[in-house]
Amino acid sequence: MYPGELGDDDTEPDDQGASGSIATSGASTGGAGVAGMSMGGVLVEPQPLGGMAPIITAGSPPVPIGEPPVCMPTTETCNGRDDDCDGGVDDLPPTPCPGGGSSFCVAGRQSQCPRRCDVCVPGSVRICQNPFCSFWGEQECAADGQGFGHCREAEPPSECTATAKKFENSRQLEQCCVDNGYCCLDEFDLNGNGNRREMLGACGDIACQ
Ligand SMILES: [Ca+2]
Ligand SMILES: [Ca+2]
Ligand SMILES: [Ca+2]
Repeated sequence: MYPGELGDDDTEPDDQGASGSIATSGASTGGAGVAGMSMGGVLVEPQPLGGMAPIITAGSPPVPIGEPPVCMPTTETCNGRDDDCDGGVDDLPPTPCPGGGSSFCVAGRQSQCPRRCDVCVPGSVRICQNPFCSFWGEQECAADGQGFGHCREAEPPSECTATAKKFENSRQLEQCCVDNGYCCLDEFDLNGNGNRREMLGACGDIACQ
């Protein structure tokens, strides 16, 4: 019979063939076995691989790592930094001051507003007259703009030297002061308004506007 003949001749071949086929399948089985080995390896490796996956998932943390360098726009303020991320540090417009003028952001600090001018421009000088030797004096407006300091003696300008010498402390000398382009204390009330504390003459840079 086939099995007999084949069995006789091919008993071993059959077995071999069978085993061959089996061997083939066995090879595949072997492959499976290898796969099984790999499976076995996988059983060992998958965990690391499984560990790798989370690590890869955990590899997403670069997102928070990338955040710090990114400029987060906020309102620009005077602090030496580019708060609104437009490339300009403290790029702020001048801030209007209550008493006029403006305040500026300089080196991360806001400058003070100009000093107030209540009576006169701080630091400005007007001419006053005095009973001393020269009969001519200067008064400087105080730093707070609240008024003038003492009338300190000074030499009269050449235009008024003769007048000072001739009329001394007089309305003529005050008139000479006004006529020659100075800002002069109206001690002699040249404008006849009864106010001897006002200023006459070129007082544009001295009187508060
Ligand atoms: Ca800016
Ligand atoms: Ca800033
Ligand atoms: Ca007057």
